[in-house]
Amino acid sequence: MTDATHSGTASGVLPDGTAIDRADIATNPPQRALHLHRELDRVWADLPGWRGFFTSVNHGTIGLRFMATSFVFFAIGGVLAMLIRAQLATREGAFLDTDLYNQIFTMHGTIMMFLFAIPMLEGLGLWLLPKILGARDMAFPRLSALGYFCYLFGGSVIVLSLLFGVAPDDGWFMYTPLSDRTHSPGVNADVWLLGVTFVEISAMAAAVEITVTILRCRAAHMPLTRMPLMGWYLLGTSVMMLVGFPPLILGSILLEVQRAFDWPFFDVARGGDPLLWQHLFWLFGHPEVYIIFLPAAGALSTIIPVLSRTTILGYGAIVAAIIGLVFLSFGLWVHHMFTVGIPHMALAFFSAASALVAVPTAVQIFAWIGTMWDGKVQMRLPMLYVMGFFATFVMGGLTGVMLAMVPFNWQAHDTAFVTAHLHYVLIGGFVFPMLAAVTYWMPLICGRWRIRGLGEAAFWLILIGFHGTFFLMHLTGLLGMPRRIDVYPGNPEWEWLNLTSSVFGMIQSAGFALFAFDIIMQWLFGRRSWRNPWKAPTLDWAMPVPSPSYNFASLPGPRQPDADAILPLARGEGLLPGAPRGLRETLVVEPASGRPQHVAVLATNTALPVLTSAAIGSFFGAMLLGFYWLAPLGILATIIVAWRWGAIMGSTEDRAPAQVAPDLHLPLHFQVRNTLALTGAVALLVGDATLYASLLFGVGFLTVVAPGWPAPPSGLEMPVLVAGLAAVAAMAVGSVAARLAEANRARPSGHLWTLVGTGMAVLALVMLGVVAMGLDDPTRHARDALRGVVVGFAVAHGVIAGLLALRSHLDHRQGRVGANRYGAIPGWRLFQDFWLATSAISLAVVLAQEVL
Ligand SMILES: [Cu+2]
Repeated sequence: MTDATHSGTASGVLPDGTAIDRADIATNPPQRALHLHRELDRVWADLPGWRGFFTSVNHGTIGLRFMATSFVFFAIGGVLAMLIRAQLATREGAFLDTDLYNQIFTMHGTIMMFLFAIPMLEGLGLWLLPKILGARDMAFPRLSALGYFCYLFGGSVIVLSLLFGVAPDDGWFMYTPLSDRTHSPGVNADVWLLGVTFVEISAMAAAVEITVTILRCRAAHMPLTRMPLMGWYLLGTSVMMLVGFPPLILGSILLEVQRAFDWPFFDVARGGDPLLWQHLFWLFGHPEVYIIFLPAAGALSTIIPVLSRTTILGYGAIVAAIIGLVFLSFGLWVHHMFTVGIPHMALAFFSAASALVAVPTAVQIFAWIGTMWDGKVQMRLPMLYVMGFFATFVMGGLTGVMLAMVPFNWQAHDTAFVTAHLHYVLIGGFVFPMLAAVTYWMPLICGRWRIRGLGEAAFWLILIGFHGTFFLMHLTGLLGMPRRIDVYPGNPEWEWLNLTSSVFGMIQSAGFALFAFDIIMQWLFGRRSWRNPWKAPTLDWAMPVPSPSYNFASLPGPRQPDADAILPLARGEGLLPGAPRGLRETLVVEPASGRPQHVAVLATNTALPVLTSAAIGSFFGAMLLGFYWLAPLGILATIIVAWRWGAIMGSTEDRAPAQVAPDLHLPLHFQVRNTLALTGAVALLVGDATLYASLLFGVGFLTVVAPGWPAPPSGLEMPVLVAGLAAVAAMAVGSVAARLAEANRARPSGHLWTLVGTGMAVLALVMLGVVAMGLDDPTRHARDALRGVVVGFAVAHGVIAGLLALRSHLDHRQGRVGANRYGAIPGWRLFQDFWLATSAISLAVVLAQEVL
């Protein structure tokens, strides 16, 4: 590594004056590897037995659990698919009645999307990212575990509902008014809305975590511009998740509130509009396609160069394509709504944009083909799946461009053609790359090498079965067969196509079963794998197989950016060797340059995540069973448990900086302002702001488009508006108090400011209560319902801001704050500002509605 690479970073002092940092960090002296391993293992290992199941927070454990659980759900979704194919195999296929059939195809889509695809990519991200970036764990280990349990509990409820015959049956897109109380009186739709929202907590958690880990937990001096491509792909994915999921979460909340309390967001008679649901759903649903495609493409960009014995072609072009895809994908939700009637100009624009996404996708495909052309392709098992990807995905892309043409869309809309296209894109673009990824990383997961032949047989069964099933469905669709029907009495011409599809479907299932068998056999009976069996260059292979709980005995330094450093790292010649303080430590860097900034102490084994998800689950359970009076208790339980999360971290005294290398000492995380937690809070607020923006979109959309407007005259009296103004004023004082509390954190007066902040939060909440009392009956009109939601949003954020102010106050009292220690104050300040900004906007919107 030359000096020019790191010019400008020769030496420097961090803002808090602690560390002198150099790009050319001297190496630590070698130690006995076995000694290091024992020390680290004591600190990082999961607890044994069942206690380990409830208390593990390690990213390796949680990531594998995510992937294993998602495969179980995949199997269940696959069985449902086979029931569908069995039903359609014959003309009068009468073994399922219409109601059960509706439940089954709804559950198939829901499971594959929400319980398989997204958790699978989360699991891969959690398991792989720290390894490939050179860290010991993800930024927020407890959050990973919380996400897992939310996923496990929510997913189980959704699947179990099928056994009780109350599974969702309105399609995986849950279009209103089909899914409202009048048309779906049972609990089925609630299962979907509450279950999926519960599961989505894990998606938001993973999005925050992946973003922060990529930006701040990379190896020392690994600049963003040269991190492994997988990092870029997952960064794009997590940003899309942060911005893509909130509209769906909002839509689910609104629909559930309509179903539970009769607030008419989607009811035309009272100023609502079912199209609002469609917009919110596809605001999520379109990026969703790319959310699951990007990590898959990341796996391809990692595997293809290794198995072609060369380096990837066009790193910069691929990064540009990823960024382009992230932006384009959001302009596109409307293409799912061509046929519901939107203005002609907009139609033309969105049609063009839909066709345009083919460009960044094509850039990547050419980069992959170019890479294989340059190198020497080895047809090993992961590469077979890569070939399966090419054969399948390209065809799905072509039919996608066809569907992007508005006239053709009108023809093929809601036929089996679309079903076929969708499966080509999703199975080609996600399942094949994921199967490649699993077979590729399996030696690192279990330390064993697979048994020859089984995997190849599984691959051919899957490939042949898949194309046999879905190629024909294009034809079935062009012959006019609609989607989602259970019998087709008068159309014998569809019959042989459907029968053939069903037979190939069974072959495909056999292939997946064989794949699972192969993996289990490898885990149990494979012979030991040697280190770095594929001779890959990335850091994930710079560790023993199977990967240890702490990944690296010492963390890669600037001279050790790839898998060649495996022996020096194991001997402790990298950074931060071992666990001399008995804590789970990892290095935190500056986002762009990768300059080391501080050492983060991560959480160790704890049952808090499972308790928290149980508390959250009690809220969802109460809602689902219709015990609405019980639901606030669930929220209270959640707050009580969540309070404990903050109590564990932090310190009441200054500590000596940690020695990272012979002449590099860095502070521990509670002695810096810009912690991982603060970056995480920013990421979370990006998602939160999107949720709020979707809410404003809803207000604007209904005001302009819904037929039942203008709303009846509102009974908002002057005192209500004054209370609203007073609430916002109290929030503003709270924001000032937070600043003063931070500026005076080392002085006694800081104590006073935290108290003022807490008081102001309480005052603002009381004022918001007055506003809530004075609102019009929310069941009267959609406008009044939306106002209720806006106030609810402010109250929820007020509770959090108030708790953070109180936390800051206690931090001060208990001495967790000082000149170099910040406690909860920066987080409080951030949240307080967000609360103030959103509430001020809400007030302005209501005032505007009254005046205009
Ligand atoms: Cu789309």
